[in-house]
Amino acid sequence: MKNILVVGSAGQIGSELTLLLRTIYGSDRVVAGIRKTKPSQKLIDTGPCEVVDALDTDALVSVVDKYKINMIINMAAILSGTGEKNPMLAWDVNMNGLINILELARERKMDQVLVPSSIAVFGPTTPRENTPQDTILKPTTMYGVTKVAGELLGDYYVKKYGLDVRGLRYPGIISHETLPGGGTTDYAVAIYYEAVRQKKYTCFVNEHTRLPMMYMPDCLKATVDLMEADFDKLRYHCDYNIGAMDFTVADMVASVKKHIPDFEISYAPDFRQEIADSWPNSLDDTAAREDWGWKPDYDLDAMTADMLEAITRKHEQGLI
Ligand code: AKB
Repeated sequence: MKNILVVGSAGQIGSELTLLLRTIYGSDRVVAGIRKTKPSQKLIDTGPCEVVDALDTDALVSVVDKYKINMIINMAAILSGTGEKNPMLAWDVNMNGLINILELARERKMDQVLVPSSIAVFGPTTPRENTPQDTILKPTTMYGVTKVAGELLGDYYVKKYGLDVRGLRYPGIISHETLPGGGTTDYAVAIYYEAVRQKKYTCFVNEHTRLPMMYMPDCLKATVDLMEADFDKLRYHCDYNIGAMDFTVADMVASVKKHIPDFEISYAPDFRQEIADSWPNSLDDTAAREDWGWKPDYDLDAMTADMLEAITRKHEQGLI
């Protein structure tokens, strides 16, 4: 029986993942760990919610004991944009939070820890097209530095202590339930929201910017499939490349215009352009496909149709 604690449950991925895990493993068995971000009413109504800050070891231990937690998913992170504004905070949350979780999991002999990584592990010297699983990891952001270190740390706990630690390199995640916060790929979500709200958007990266992206249903599927994969079949642990689609901002705009023809976009690139330019265009995810059957369902146009429908509904209900 899994008793799961999701740290960072109120965030973009954590909020939807927690709800999904409750439907799979049982509402009482999935604890939403929240910190500063206000959780959605759905999260509060469907199962236990506790204040959890991975930097506060005593509080973490008491939640783990209270719910007999045997698996932790660490979705708490300071992302690339915020991390460049406050590198020390990114280091503290992303590294010290992670090692606290790994140590606790080791001491309590937990069944599994899931620690997401990101395409931010790559840098300007990494091959940009079809970026291999094993390649140069020299990121130029603090977020990327912490994600490389996090992958290595997780792999170390697997090898040294036999702890089952797993992770995937998420591309930009696009969703309509909870907004992302502080990332470089946030423009892709903002384009959909502003297309519905104002029919115009000023983008902080240029129209030629191409990045790997993924729609939330695929992100959730990948996360649960990796959690459930047979440990003995995993050739990697904390660093699986997962691809779904990649497109330029111009491609996205063309896709949106099929539904909202008068949508207008302008460009005012800021410091996040350099971050985006240091990341891959596309990923080779053969290892994930071979080891645990990864296969995405959504392409750009299917995602656009779904996103615009959901955001339009929210807009009509006065929720945004
Ligand atoms: C970011 O843009 O920082 C994140 C990521 C790619 O990990 N969305």
